[in-house]
Formats: sequence, structure tokens, C-alpha cells
Amino acid sequence: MTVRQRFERDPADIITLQQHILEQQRSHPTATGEFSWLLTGVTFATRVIEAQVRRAGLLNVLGGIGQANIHGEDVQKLDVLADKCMIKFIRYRGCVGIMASEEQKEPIVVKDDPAEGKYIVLFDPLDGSSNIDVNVSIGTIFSIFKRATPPEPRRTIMEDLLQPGTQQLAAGYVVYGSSTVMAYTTGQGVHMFTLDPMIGAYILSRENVRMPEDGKIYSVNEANYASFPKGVQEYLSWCKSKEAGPYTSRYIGSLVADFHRTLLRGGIFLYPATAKDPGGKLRLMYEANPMAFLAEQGGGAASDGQSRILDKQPKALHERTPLIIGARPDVDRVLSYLRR
Ligand code: AFP
Repeated sequence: MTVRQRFERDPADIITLQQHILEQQRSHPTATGEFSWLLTGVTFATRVIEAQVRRAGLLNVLGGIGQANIHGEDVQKLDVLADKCMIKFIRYRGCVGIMASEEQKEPIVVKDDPAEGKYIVLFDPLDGSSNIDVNVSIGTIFSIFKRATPPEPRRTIMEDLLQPGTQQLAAGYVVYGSSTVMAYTTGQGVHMFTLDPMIGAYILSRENVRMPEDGKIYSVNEANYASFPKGVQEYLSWCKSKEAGPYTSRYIGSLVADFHRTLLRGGIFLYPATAKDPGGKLRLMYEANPMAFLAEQGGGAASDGQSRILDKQPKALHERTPLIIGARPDVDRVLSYLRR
């Protein structure tokens, strides 16, 4: 029986995100419940953000604050609000030691002692901010790691933070779209939950999502075509060829929304190196790593053109990376063009 059939048959049969997280916790006999408590903190923060996003035109939250962030991008009022919500509702979860936000230059140390605050939460509080004022889908992305705790030798805050994506305990996003959907993974598949505004809770809507391998969509900001690597240019020409099918093109400009579609429909999303951003535009720790974890858990793949995203050893908190992410056959094809 599908999730929808179950809901229509008996509304009491629904599975909330909270229940789902607790179920997953039961499969880890040594789990203390702290991690589940932390995850529900993240989801609560996104519900507060979503309430602001849904009323954005009615409240005084649209527009910029007249300042640029550390990446040189205009900060929007909703960026600031979303950042505050994430920081506030995650920090009170007790077990969090370090947080890092795409909007903040420095990490936020909540508990210096790793034995007291063993988790690290990294987030992009509001991804796709240039879409806020025009009612196009935006989202929140998060990624959770564990700090080195005794008996492991103590690490500095930066050493704890700069772990490769393979070490993520959980990752997910919320897309504030035609409905509000959360997708998350703890390494046991990708599960999606739709926020039911009547109940005020995220309800399971898709379990064990698998990325289709026959998708025919490519997603890229083609305005940058002239400075893409030659292999990417050739791949895009192939997408438009008779041999390819042909593909169709979709680009929203919010990674969360573009990735969400790719997870459900297959195909590929690319943000290669460009003349403006020779190292790529997207952030490894806040965008590429969490999406790569979800992509792989959904049967897909993610690469920077040379190596697997999850294997990359970060050198800086706000490091950028090229990103090629989607169904495995599509990612492999781009890589083969890049190798030619
Ligand atoms: P903003 O949050 O500044 O709108 O950036 C969004 C983003 O980081 C990512 O979500 C998009 O995929 C990408 O940038 C879009 O970049 P372009 O506007 O250069 O296509």
C-alpha cells in the first residue's frame, strides 16, 4: 500500500517525521536518543522558517538588508531570520557542540567540551535567496557530523569541522515549494515528509526514494556556457542531440529545488567551474556534501569532475566546489566527456 493510500484509508495510520526518526533510532541498539532529539530540533526550526516564508508578502520580511555576506552576496531579510531560527532552535538541543552557518564567517561554539556537545550541525539556512522576492521555491539544507569524543584524541574546533562528507551522520533539506517537503537520510535510504498545515507536522509521503535512471532533464545555468570546461560544453551539446533523446532543460537557481526535482525525476544538475567562479560556486560543506549524501543514498552519484564529492577533504569552512550530481548514468557520462 502506498503512503497516500494508507493516509486516505485511515488518517490515524499516518507516520510523522518524529515517529520515523524514533523508528530509525530503534535499529541502533546503542542510541541514546540525543541524535533523534537533535534532528527534531532541526525540523522544528524549519517549521518556524516555513511559517515566515508562507506569509512573506504580508510580513515585513521581503527585500535585502543592504549588506553583503562573507561570499559577497546581498543578504535578504529572510536570510537573517532563517539563520536566527536555525541557531536558536538547534543550540538548545543540548547535545550540539558546534554549529556553522553559510551566513556566518566563524563557527559557533556552543559547548567547548566534546563530551558535552558531541554533534556538529552545518546549515545553509535559506538557499536560493535571490528567488525569495519572486515567490520561487527556496529551501534549508543541513548536515550533521560527530566530534571526536573520548577515548579518541581531542581535536581542535576546525579539525572537528573539516571532515569529509563520508563522515556525515545525517543530511537533509526542506524545500518551501508548492508544498513544504523535508527529505533526510541517516545512511538508511532517503525519506520524504510533507508538512501538513492542518496537523502542523511533517507526514511521511515517500519512503526509500530512488532516483530514476532514465530521466531526461539537464539543469545548469547555461548563461555561463562560454566559460564551462570543454567536456561540459560537449556534454550539453550531446543532451541536445537526436541521439540523446533529446533532453529537456530545467533550471530554478535554488539548489534545493533543482536537486529535489533531480531526486524525483532523475537526470542531472551541474554547477561547473566558470570564469567568475573558477573553483565552482556552491559550498562544499553546506550544499554539495549534504546533497551528495542524499544522492548516493537514492542510488545516484555526485562528483566535482575529478573526485567523488563525499571523499573531498575540506580545507576551509566556506570552501566552494564544482558540482555534478544526479542519476549515476548521467554523472558517469559527464565524467567521460570531461576525461576525453
Ligand atoms: P543564492 O542563495 O545567492 O540565491 O544562491 C543560490 C545558489 O547558491 C544555489 O542554490 C543555486 O544552485 C546557485 O546559487 C545558483 O547560482 P546562479 O544564480 O549563478 O545560477
